[in-house]
Amino acid sequence: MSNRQTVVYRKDYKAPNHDVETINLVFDLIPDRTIVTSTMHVVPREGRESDEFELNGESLQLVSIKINGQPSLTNQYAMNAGKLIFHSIKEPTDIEIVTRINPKANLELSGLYLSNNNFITQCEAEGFRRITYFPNRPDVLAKYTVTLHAPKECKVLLSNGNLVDQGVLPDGRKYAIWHDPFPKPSYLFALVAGNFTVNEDKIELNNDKTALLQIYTEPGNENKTVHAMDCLKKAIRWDEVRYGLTLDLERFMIVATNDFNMGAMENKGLNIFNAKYVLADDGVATDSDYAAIESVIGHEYFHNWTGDRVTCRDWFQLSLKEGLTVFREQEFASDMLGSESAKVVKRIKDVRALRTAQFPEDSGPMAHPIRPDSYSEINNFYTMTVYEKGAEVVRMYQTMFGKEGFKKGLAEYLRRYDGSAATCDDFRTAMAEANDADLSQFALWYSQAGTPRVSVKTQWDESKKTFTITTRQSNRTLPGQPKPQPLMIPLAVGVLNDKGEDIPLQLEGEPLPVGTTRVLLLNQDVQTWTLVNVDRRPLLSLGRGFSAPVICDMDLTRDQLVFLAKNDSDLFNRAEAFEKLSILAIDAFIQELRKTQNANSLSPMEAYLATFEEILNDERLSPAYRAEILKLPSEQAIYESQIIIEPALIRAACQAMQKKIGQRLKTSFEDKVKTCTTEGIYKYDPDLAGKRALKFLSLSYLVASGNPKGVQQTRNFFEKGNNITDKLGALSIAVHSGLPIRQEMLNKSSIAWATEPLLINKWLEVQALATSVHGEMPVVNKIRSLMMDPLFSIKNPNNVYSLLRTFFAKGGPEFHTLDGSGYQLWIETVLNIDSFNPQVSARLARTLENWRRYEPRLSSMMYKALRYVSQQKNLSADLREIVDKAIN
Ligand code: 0A1
Ligand code: ZN
Repeated sequence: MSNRQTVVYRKDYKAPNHDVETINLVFDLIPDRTIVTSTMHVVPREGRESDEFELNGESLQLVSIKINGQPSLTNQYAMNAGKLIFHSIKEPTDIEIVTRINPKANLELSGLYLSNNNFITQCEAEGFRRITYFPNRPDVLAKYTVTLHAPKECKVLLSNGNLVDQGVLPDGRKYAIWHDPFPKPSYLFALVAGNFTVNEDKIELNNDKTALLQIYTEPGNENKTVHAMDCLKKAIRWDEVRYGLTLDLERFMIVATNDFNMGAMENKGLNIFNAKYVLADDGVATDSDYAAIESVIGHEYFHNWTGDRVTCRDWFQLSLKEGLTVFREQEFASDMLGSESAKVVKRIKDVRALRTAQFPEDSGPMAHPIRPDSYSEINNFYTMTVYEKGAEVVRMYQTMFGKEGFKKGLAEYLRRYDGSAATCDDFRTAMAEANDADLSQFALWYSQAGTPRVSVKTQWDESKKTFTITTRQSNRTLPGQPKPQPLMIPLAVGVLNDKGEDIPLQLEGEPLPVGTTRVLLLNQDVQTWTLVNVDRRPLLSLGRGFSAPVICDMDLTRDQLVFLAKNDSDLFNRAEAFEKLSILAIDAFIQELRKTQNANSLSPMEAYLATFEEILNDERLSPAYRAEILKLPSEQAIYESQIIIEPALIRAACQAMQKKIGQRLKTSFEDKVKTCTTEGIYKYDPDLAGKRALKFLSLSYLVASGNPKGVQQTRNFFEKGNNITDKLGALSIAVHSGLPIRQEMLNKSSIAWATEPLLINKWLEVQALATSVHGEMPVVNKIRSLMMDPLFSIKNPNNVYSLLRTFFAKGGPEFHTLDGSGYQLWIETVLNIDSFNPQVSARLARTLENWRRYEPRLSSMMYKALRYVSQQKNLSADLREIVDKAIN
């Protein structure tokens, strides 16, 4: 494992001295001693800086080196700190390197490893160097030919590209030869060998070719790939229709594994997926899982163009492929939803995820621009900022140029850089030139970190009938960013009159109004816009659809928020207004509780309850929309609204609020549970999923208010539900509310779900979100005992994320206990996992990085926990970077 601690800087980028035109890899696959023979055709680049040919290697045993067929002499190369350097390659040269590796001992799950005795690879970002010596950087693109030799029990032997040959070797072992005609960087290499079953289909492409589609899973899962296959076909079609991008392969393969550090990986033609983003049926996947599978299948498929055909020049450019591909994935998932209202729900969910996870990242010790300037460990930069904020930055091009303009820009980018490695600047320039625009100021989005704040003031002049909007943007100063510059911010706005109607928007100097939603393009610290012919009292609807990843501040009174929550024609902004109202209401509870500590004496704002009720019963709004908007803001969202985070107080306020709402709106909620209960066999469909969401939302308010019928219904949905959305929905309510029936339900599910890894993860996750019950074991102790359960393995990332990461990130007061027991568990597990899987330990460790924002009693213990870990020797580079940045 690498525990080197060097910082890599973007400014130090140097082009490679050599290209590797072709690489021929032969794998003798044996679990504990695989032999890898690599033969590269190396060609010096014109204008290179030197003749040194530099390769990376990690955890490799070097067996032999040949240069142009001759055993190499030791003075021809040097080995130094994970690098193999050939001193002088001046001519095209064939270099053969034989290495030995131990996939069985590879618990980092980077490089070649075993999952349930099957061979799997993960090479992004720097896993390929754990397979063989190679210039393991994204700007070295080679054509790969791969030969796999494997024991005869190995049913399936896969690599990228096309199958050239397969058969049985003289010694009885099997072989397969694959050739990938597309040059690719080494991080896109993949191989899979083992016992899998396959679901196959075909698709006619828009170039009249037919492609073979295959989804490989471990035996027993054959019937769980129908949804994934359907999503794959939809994604292929969508990219053809929306962007004119056609699948360039004869065969496109997906393999599902239960042992994977991340979500999925876009290896050329051979995507490898965490099983949770592939497998679905009524017994293992919830409505949200079905939606997530569609998004992730889309995401990996779209990488085929944005990532694989055009890749990144260096890892600082990661958002070039990730921000763009997340944006494409979001657009795809949105287009797959029939109604406008369903699309809005998707947008609300995406924005909420950004606000609760990316905004804190951008204001904490790991804040970085979407194109970072430095890193110690690149694996730490697969972040919400690079992915989700990156996607918002890409979305702004579309907001500015429209869908057609964006499409032109994307086409221009792909035309210019197809088959090569590009930069974020290349993308921006292609967008600018295709749209005849000056985007030089827009470059700041790539170099400035922190969430910009836009404060808005408005003024209506009744006599002049003008309405002025003044915007003031402020950007955070950070180390390395002492003087942040104003950004180019497309801000979509609308104006409501006093009847709640949108008014036509006419700016001073314009002959006629132009629409009712307009994009103001901010580019200075302070700016003013004047709307004319505004003859009735107006109210601004700001940042419609979340047109830019900024925090919009506008002093709105409670009544104005109510007005917007009821009337805004922009459904996204209605949800925004209602969320602000919810936070106001909860904040009032927090203040009260701080004084009285008596939850029973609290009474919610009438205006809030009335608006809540009106929305709940507004049948013109879809159930999915109502379920999303009426959910109390997550505790993480509330944390973001507080100056100092007090987890126990916030939980108490939320519980009290839920209870009060449940009591007051009992009849409406009971009605929703009844009318939203879906009958018949389970089918995933966004509308039905919306009904189920509203049903469980209503049930959770009823249970929170102690409603006995609600408790009975919870039990019924668990016992009688014919799908996992119902069963898990009921189980979550029972465990989170600490209902007496919860233990019986947990016991039953542990028996029924024990053989299905996906369900084990759900079972663990539910318990990570439990609430302690007076007189019983505290949740933190329960987590410890679950770690000893045979169903839990600390070696399995999904298990760790479900139980530990969920507990650390969302356990609230159960994790942040005043006796420090939660932090002690954090220390032990982070260090334990770091000894074998640094990517996972680093991700787990990030749950404490915003320690400064917590109340002093907690923050001092959080700091000590971080410092204790940072004082340990032999931390991985991954974990070291996280804890050191957190405390320094
Ligand atoms: N590129 C993949 C995500 C991914 C990144 C790193 C990995 O290992 C360190 C694995 C997967 C994606 O965006 O889907
Ligand atoms: Zn991606």
